[in-house]
Amino acid sequence: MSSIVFEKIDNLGVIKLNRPDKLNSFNREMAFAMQSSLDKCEQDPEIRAVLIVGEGRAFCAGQDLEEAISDKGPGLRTIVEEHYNPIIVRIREMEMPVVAAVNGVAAGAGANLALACDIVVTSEVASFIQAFSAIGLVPDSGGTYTLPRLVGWQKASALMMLGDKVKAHEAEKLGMVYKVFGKDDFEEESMALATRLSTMATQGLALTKKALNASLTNTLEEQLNEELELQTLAGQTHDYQEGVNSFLEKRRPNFKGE
Ligand code: T3D
Repeated sequence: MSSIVFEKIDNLGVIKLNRPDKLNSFNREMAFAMQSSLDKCEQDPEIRAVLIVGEGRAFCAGQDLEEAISDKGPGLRTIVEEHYNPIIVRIREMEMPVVAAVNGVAAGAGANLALACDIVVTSEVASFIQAFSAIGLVPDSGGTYTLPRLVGWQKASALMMLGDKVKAHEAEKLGMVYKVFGKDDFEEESMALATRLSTMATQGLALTKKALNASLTNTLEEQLNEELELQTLAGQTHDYQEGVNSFLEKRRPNFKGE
């Protein structure tokens, strides 16, 4: 069985992490399969949003620790450099929204993979663990970049050093996730949210993502200029015309992602 199951549903790319007996922890094969699924989404002009989910009771338990310490494994440096860093960069740079639907525990690189996504929704039974400190490692997969920005320096520092579990509702209060869905509604609600994004004005969303990425390092003046440039581009899209026309004609817009 494939460690990543990729499915295209209309304009949505659905990437399922699929090693449930290992709590969907990443080995090398799975990391490359994940990268290739992200490539597929980027290369298919019909795909306008991505949903990442986990099979079974976990979202992802981070690195497969058996592989990490195996003499035959790729080694820690290669794992970070070739597995996680490219995945996180791709997610942040993809010109479409990426949603993490966190169904269960998200630990280590699994937690930080979710936090790198544009929108994170969870089931009420989900949790996040910065599991690195418990095994003497440093948080990776962009966690030291994203978590302090989401929850503030102090909380991030404590969560990363202590490795405490953060349950779904607490994660929502802290600003780590957008919404928590009930266990029974989670699948339907997360799919509905991602599907909705896949029918919106894709280029406008991609440019919004670009602006948010840029805001992490820009001054206000630089950011105002960035918005000026990006808004000019958004204003040239077919979907902008359609958005305004549909508003004036009092009908639902039919965005094509163009
Ligand atoms: O080289 C490098 O390591 C660099 C890269 C680092 C990136 C990282 O992600 S480092 C952090 C790695 N992840 C962890 O340290 C988390 C390890 N897992 C856990 O702490 C716990 O499993 C959980 C808190 C996530 C869940 O606990 P629980 O009690 O619900 O489940 P469990 O019984 O611990 O796990 C169930 C099975 O999954 C079990 O296998 P078994 O006994 O049924 O055959 C367990 O060994 C396996 N499993 C869980 N996590 C991993 C794993 N197997 C391999 N690697 C894992 N990360």
